[in-house]
Amino acid sequence: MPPMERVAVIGVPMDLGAGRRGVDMGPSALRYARLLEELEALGFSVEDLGDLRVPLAETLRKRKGSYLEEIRQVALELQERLRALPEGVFPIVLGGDHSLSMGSVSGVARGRIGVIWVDAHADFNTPETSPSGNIHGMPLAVLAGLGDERLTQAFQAVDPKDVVLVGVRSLDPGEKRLLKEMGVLVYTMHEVDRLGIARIAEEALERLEGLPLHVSLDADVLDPTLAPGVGTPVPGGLTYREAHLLMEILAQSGRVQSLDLVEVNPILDEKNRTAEMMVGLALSLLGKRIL
Ligand code: 5AB
Ligand code: MN
Ligand code: MN
Ligand code: MN
Repeated sequence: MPPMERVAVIGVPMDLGAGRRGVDMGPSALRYARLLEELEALGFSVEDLGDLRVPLAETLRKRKGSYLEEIRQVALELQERLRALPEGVFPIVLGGDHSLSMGSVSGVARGRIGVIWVDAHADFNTPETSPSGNIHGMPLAVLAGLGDERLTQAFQAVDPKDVVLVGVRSLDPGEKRLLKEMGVLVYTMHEVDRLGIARIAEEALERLEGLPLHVSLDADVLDPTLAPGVGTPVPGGLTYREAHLLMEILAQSGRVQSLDLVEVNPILDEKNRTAEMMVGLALSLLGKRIL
């Protein structure tokens, strides 16, 4: 695969899938942290496609515990926008809550695709297993074909064997069972500590051998001391060095073709450091090197 020179950035200011308000401001925070300028400095030609239109939570009446229909519409629109991009353009999707990734993965998949989901959580709940009913805890299950039919029918399924999770440290009992049943490869923080992130990155690349790759990066995978601006913080996350090394090794494979930066919550952040951290990681994933 030739290295991509063009990047398209698209924002999805949506917090309808999350339990707390605020990740709808993530796209602004990531732009403010100089994502586009820094990508240009790396030599990319960057186009900002702006933000998708997302209904405001305040204007909706929460029906039956979730905003499933609104989220479905937004993710479908994202899918369509991504499908319309010419081949060879590297899309970066700015979230927004993680439910948008149903649309991003489905939108970038041109046939089989490997998904590296870097997250404190597995986002593998169904409406039956979810303790919260929040849809941002379900997108990976939907992509694996599990969950509400209105969602599983709208988005292209990914083979669960083509999914690797990294950094997991918070699982609900039902999703734990589903992950095992579906044969998803999960590197929890236990494995990060035992094996080291470099070996995990290499094993993930091997498992997904030959496939183009999508990286879905949830800010809460980082240790909350580094990334306080998230709605669902869990202690014991990736360090600055682990997160960067993971991105660098994935970058070296030359196979990553798209990225989500999700779950940045500027209301809970300190001076935008979570967004800045995510921008730094995006740059590493797109090939920025120390020397
Ligand atoms: B995130 C939880 N498993 O389903 C649930 O931030 C948390 O996209 C989901 O990873 C976290 O509500 C969703 C408890
Ligand atoms: Mn997530
Ligand atoms: Mn998460
Ligand atoms: Mn979250």
